[in-house]
Amino acid sequence: MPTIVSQAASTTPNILLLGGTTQASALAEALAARGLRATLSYAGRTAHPKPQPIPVRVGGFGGVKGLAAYLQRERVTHLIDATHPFAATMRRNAVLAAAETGTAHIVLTRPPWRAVEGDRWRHVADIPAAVDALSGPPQRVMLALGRMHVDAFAAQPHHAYLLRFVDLPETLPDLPRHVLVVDRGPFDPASDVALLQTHAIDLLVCKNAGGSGASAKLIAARTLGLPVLMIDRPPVSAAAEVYDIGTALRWLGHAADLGV
Ligand code: 3Y8
Ligand code: NAP
Repeated sequence: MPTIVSQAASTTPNILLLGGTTQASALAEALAARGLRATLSYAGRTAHPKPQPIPVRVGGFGGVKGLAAYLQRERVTHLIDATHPFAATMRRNAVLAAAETGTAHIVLTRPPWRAVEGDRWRHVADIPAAVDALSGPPQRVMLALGRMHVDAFAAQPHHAYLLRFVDLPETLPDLPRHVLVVDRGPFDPASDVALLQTHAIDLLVCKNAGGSGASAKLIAARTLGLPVLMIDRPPVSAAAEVYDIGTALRWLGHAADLGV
């Protein structure tokens, strides 16, 4: 009866990293430093996404089926979803496609921000609730929400809005009184204090993105004693979540050199 020798280590990892966050970029650096085979994926929402040290693919996959087909065709061994906490559809599709194909899957995200001493937050459930919350008298409002949902605020045209987009839009927002700043994060508190002061902002509206790349505006609002309308995260599909690069590398079995 031949003795069964133990199999060689499982196939070398071929990682698909769903990107678009500071965590995804940091993990891409770590994967490149370890010479691991990995591809970072962008949706194609911005004109000039940040260059990455690993190969990049841009564009949707075509729903759950498209992603499952990609995972099988490219023989992906590990799917790491490091998308933004508000990218709820991508999160759901990744959970379903990974289950359908039996691909190892994990979410690399960040905990929600929590109000601390000096914060003046009012929580709302979603964008429509934030629009409703602006029914009061005219104010100077910074919508730090990007481009995709700005049109919803046309229902409250009486405010003076400060908008911040990553790219110059093809058509100007349908808000009679607005100033548009084109800038991409990560941002810094001193610059955001100056921005809020320059535009004499009364109220900051933002999503509970968590992480460090967008927290500058919260520190700035706290410094200036400004109220914040905080949009809570959408409910997302259950999946194993990690909050740091080291844990993600341990999950991949490549944290040895981290000494963690
Ligand atoms: C295309 C990739 C990195 C990642 C950087 C993070 C930090 C800076 C802060 C404010 C809030 C906002 C917005 C924001 C931040 C990081 C991170 C983050 C918020 C890029 C990027 C892509 C996008 C998409 C873009 C959305 C928009 C949202 C602007 C790259 C720069 C408001 C989210 O014009 C559009 O269509 C923009 C769309 C989704 C939300 C919206 O509704 O408009 N992000 N942002 C990704 C892709 O195509 O897959 O261009 O390099 C990534 C980053 N944006 O590697 O350093 O980790 O969160 N992004 C929010 O938090 O509310 C800005 O202004 O204070
Ligand atoms: P979403 O609403 O959850 O996803 C909509 C569709 O966009 C997905 O079904 C998928 O298309 C495609 N998609 C999303 N992320 C993708 C990725 N990383 N690679 C390939 N396709 C992707 O997503 P979203 O909120 O628009 O976010 C899009 C991108 O911007 C993500 O990379 C996210 O990390 C980044 N981002 C979003 C926010 C935000 O506030 N939403 C903030 C910062 C960064 P198919 O169904 O065709 O596969």
